[in-house]
Amino acid sequence: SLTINKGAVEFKNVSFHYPESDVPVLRNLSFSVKPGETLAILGSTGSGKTSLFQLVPRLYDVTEGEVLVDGKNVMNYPIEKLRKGIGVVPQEAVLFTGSITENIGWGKEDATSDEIISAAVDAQIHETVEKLPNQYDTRVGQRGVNLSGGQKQRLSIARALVRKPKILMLDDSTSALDLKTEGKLLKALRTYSCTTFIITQKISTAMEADHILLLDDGAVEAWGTHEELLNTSPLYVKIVQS
Ligand code: DGT
Ligand code: MG
Repeated sequence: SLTINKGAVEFKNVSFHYPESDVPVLRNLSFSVKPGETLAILGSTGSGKTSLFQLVPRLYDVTEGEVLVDGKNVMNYPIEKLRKGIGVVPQEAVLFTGSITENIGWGKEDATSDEIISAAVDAQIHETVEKLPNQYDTRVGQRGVNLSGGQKQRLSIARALVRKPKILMLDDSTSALDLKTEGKLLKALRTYSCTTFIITQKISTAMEADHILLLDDGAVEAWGTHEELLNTSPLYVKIVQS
């Protein structure tokens, strides 16, 4: 049956409102991203960035239009196969009460210790873990050690990486990272060759992407590379200058 092979993503005339409301949140979005490409998504708070993300692993379904993965409508995939190929790092990192190893391996119980460590190295959290009282056996979450927002984000990224997703979706997951650490993280992500959606507030991150999608009130305000947007989008220029 269907699994994600390459990680191409296409939105075709996608509109969306939440089931409990009739306020349109996404309006007629169309764009496509090739396997292995990086798409940066920018837009002010409430512009629909997180909502857009949720439509790919089918946390919600489109109201109109289609989301295609590898050319096939996401509705046609068995949902567990679809979700297995997509690593979503949510806006608010969620840790469970348990060890670092359990938190990184959550949902992939067959992960080996080498795989866990390698994901942690790539997520730029390994050095922090090594300094904890019991390294990878240290308990986190309620009644565990306290981790900073940025450390939680990186553990949450490691959890996505250990599954070797074809599509990786980072929802502002690097907001608490300094530029140097973020740079190292983005470099490590390239070795995964996965299609990457990255919601970000940082122009420096967007500049590295193959495409930038600028959302404004649920609609595509601009699409292109950094250079293209500098020439075509007054709103983008305003963000760059701010
Ligand atoms: P952020 O994270 O503050 O930068 O904002 P975005 O761009 O991620 O915005 P998003 O997608 O969370 O919200 C877009 C609109 O949808 C906004 O008007 C709030 C609304 N919204 C978000 N989540 C829900 C939900 O669960 N139910 C309903 N009814 N509306 C929601
Ligand atoms: Mg959001």
